Amino acid sequence: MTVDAAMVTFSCKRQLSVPCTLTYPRGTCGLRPMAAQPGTSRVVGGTDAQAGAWPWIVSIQDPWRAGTGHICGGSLISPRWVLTAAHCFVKARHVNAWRVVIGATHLTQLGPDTQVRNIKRLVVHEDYSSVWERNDIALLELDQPVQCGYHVQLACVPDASLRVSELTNCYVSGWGSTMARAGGPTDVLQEAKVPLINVHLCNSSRWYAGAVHPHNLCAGYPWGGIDTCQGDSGGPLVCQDNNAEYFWLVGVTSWGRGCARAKRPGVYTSTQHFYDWILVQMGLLPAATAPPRPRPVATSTPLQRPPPTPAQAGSFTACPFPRQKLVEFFKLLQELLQVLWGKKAPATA
Ligand code: 4AZ
Repeated sequence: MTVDAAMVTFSCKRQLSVPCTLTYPRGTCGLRPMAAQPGTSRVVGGTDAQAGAWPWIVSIQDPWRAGTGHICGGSLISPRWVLTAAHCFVKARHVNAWRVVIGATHLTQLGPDTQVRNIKRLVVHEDYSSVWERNDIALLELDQPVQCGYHVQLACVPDASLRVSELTNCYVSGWGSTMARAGGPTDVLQEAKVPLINVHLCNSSRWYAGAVHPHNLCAGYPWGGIDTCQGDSGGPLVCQDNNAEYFWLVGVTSWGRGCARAKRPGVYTSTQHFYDWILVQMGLLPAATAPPRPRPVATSTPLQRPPPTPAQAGSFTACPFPRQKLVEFFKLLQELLQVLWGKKAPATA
């Protein structure tokens, strides 16, 4: 994605000498400038993703590992921070020498749209349990911020007010194994549509029999066949907003019994549950004085307030949407207004 340097500079000039990331009027998140049609295709059982289709996904790589060194996925939630899974770092050594590859599709052919960073700081959840895969969440602070563009955008992290269970257009993506039984990472990013599965069903006796935590989500198919797998961990489970184009990062790929098996869907760490933890680690919410926030929605009681928008999730966002897309949007808007005001005949197909 071409970096939107022009837009940032423009903003900076108007804001004089104040740094861009602090002054940029709330950026965007969850948008896919390169997606022809969100989710046209429907990992194990997935399909090759188009370049830039999931512009927040990153590949976390250990340079001492064979091949590309791909270990896990992650999601860019601010120009400096990646959200991923804690279990990716259980036996990790020299994490500061690991690479984070952003804006890639083919891991063996990193093109000009790719940005590579090192890890400045790893923050694993203080209550992470590798035995129970509890609190399987971690943050990576990058050594340098990334620049947003067509192939690099931020994911939107929802707060407790988003009703995640009502979202129906959900996708996973990753460079993990495409074979349910064996195999290393794939070269080309895979994507798959995976419906959310009710956690009570997922935890029932013939499914995961209580192993799924309240801070987990399940996604996949009761009969299996399409699922995340080894190497997809840490990557995104995203769902499109019910009333808009943007996607919410609702889950971090965490675990599952095998891959793509019937009644053994993928289990994800719910990002909504860790919203305050994420803000605190990023230094956006004071730890000691963090006010109690509403719990994630667990009942069908209607909320008193309207659903969140990415702008409200904007504590994280400082990524301008590519200028060309905005120009296209405003041109269309102008034409629409002209038609509405009777100054122009509607365009015919
Ligand atoms: C893994 O080992 C892994 N089928 C990730 C996801 C799933 C299973 C295993 C879900 O990284």
